[in-house]
Amino acid sequence: MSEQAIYMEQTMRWYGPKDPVSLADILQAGATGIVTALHDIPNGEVWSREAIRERQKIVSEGGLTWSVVESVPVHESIKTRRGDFERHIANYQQTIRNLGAEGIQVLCYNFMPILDWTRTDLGYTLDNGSKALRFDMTSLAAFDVFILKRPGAEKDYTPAILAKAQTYAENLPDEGREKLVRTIIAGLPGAEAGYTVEDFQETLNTYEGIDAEKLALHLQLFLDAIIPVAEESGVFICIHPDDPPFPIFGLPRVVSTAKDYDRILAGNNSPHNGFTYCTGSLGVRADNDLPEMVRKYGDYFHFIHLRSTQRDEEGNFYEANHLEGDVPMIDVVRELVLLQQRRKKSLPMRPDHGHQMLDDLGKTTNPGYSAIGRLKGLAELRGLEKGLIHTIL
Ligand code: CS2
Ligand code: MN
Repeated sequence: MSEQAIYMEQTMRWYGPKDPVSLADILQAGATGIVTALHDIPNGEVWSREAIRERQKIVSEGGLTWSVVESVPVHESIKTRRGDFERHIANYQQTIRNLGAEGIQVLCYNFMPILDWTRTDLGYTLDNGSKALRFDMTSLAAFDVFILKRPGAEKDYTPAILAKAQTYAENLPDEGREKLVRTIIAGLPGAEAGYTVEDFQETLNTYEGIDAEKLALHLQLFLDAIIPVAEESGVFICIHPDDPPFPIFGLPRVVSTAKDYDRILAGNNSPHNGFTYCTGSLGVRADNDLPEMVRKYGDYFHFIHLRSTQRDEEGNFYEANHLEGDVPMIDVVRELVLLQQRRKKSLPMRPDHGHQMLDDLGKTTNPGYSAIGRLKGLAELRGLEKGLIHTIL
């Protein structure tokens, strides 16, 4: 039976020819697919068919397939519906058509205001000496309240966190302060924009009057415009959840929970309006039942990110080993195995982030995207999947 079983398509993210991790490295890790984006094209501009084809050629010459686009960034004007958002939506539609015409069928994006994923520490040393990414409430509050000095920021934190943040900020040497600022707002890999403290506050101001309800409406209006184009072009659009999946800097969040999934589907119920199931992002919330989400929304999954996080009661979390932490990875992969057999479809999966370890500790790597930690994650996940397929099918 397991001979005919359907396995996940193993992919890895690649940041293009400038990525310190090469296609040859990824091939050796055992992946067959590549997840990439044309990061050199300015956010909001059309990806031409030629540029897409050129990247496809590089990937296939490396013995791999460009399986998923992550991400075509959604321009801020679309999220706020200010300025030239109509032109940007038209550009997005054209990029979808061009991707479809070149045979790229899965497009991941997110709808997080201003910042893509956010961490406060990119080198949190684990007991065994490897390094992980971490999100710490005290550091976030120190930045928000005492460095950025965002008006009204204090009310978003508990008195206990505020007190700790004040002590932390007061004792932070200049380099520590700069490092914290850089970590939070300079842009993590994949985020197409970075900010200084001054322009960050200015950009925050563009969200004045935009609460979660309004942002959800803006997402729906965006989807109303792009889903029909995705359908015609044979492209499956899949939204990545918010990371972290709760509001930060007073910004609204609209893709963090099952309720959000229901609302997104109610607005546009089409298989082309789907989800990137990222267990590391969703799993930070204890109220997200991850295996249940596969059972309930699995028909709309087009792309899978497998990663785990370990949270504490203060709201801090770090990226744990792929099979440890709060994400019930064995149950998740079990549901994914069943889903794929039911859908008769192999879904592209990537180990989402990995620890910086072994030789990669001495190298400059994209935070979360070093070679060896992801190789370890992928190896564990493929073993888990194979073992499950062997036992349950
Ligand atoms: C992050 C993000 O969790 C993640 O996958 O690495 O870069 C994420 O991929 C993007 O926000 C998706 O649009
Ligand atoms: Mn992810």
